[in-house]
Amino acid sequence: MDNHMTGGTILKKMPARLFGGLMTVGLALMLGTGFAVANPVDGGPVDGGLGLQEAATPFMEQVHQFHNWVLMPVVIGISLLVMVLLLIVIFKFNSRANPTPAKFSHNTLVEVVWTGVPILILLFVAVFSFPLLFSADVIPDGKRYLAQETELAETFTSKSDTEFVIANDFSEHRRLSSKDHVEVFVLSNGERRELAYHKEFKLSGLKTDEVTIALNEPLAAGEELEIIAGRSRVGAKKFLDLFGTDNSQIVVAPSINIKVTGFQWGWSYAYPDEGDFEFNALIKKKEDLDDASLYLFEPTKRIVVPVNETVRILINGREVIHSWAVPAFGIKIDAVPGRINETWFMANREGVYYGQCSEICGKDHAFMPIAVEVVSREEYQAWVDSEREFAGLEPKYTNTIKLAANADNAQ
Ligand SMILES: [Cu+2]
Repeated sequence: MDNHMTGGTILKKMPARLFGGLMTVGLALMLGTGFAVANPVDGGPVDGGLGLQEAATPFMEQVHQFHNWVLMPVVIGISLLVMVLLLIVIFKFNSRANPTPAKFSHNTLVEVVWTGVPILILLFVAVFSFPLLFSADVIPDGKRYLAQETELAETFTSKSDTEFVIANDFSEHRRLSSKDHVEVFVLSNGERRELAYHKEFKLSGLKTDEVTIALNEPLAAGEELEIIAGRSRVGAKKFLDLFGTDNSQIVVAPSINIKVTGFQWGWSYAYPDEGDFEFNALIKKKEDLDDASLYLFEPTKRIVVPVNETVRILINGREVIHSWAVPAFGIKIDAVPGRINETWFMANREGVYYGQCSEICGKDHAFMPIAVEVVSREEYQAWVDSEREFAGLEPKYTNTIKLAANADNAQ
């Protein structure tokens, strides 16, 4: 580059039309990448894909909201402000318009403003980002109750046709204290309908040791009641509690734990609650793939989890730091040798979700893909039993599956 060419001369030589064009392209790119675009293949590559992947967990829905309605407006606002300031400088203070420049320096008001305004912007971002970080870090502790009690749900302290009493025995600072900490649903014919607070049910005893959920009307025949209680509310809420719809939900405590170990070069997974069987997931070779576009995404083995259940991930690294990331779940957590990190996810739709190692860990960093297959509870149990068989263990769920199959036949 010509050493004598200064910034000013470059701008003077750059035709105004080209300059304007570049600005327009920049702005269009900024706006275009800002908003989440639906992906036909969850986590897989798409032609012309822009923006964040479609969310498969309430947590990721909250991330979308944060990105689209907090970060992007801030980024666009700052970019426009800086662009306007630059244009003012370019047109008002060039050598032709302003031949004798002023010689003063320092302006107290301007310096206070350019220190204070960024602080206010960061505080505004923190209002939304801290709860998000908190919910990724703290394992949900919500409890689920069913009127027809099963071993999969918590037990009521007492219950009648319309009154259901639950113990408020959460840890300190996590006790039920607001109507937002209890959700009531009616299940019938495979549909799940949320009951409206006050109109359809009332709460009493919040902040005390026992909380009573009183239905205004008893359940009809064939209806099942589901109550979810806890403070682990996650998902896209009403923006600033003012507008939008509330799609958040109380997430229950994990029903499944998965141990993840990152190693050079792959992932090792174990299911401690299901018999501690363990397997490795390495990269699948190109020639073994039906769909070549999944190269670098598809491992030799996927992990399988049930839909709508909370999964706790316990993760460490074997020799260097790796990072287990699944964008559709909003998860990215470091696998550190000698330390166990934990996080969680609850996928709310079935499908296959891909991810990759996200910590530069060495020469094969790019070749340690992740795939999570989200299936129904029944399919998950069948998968667990097949893995148990492979590990030389007795089946754990087969009987349950047979019972479920019989129940289907009886209907
Ligand atoms: Cu790695």
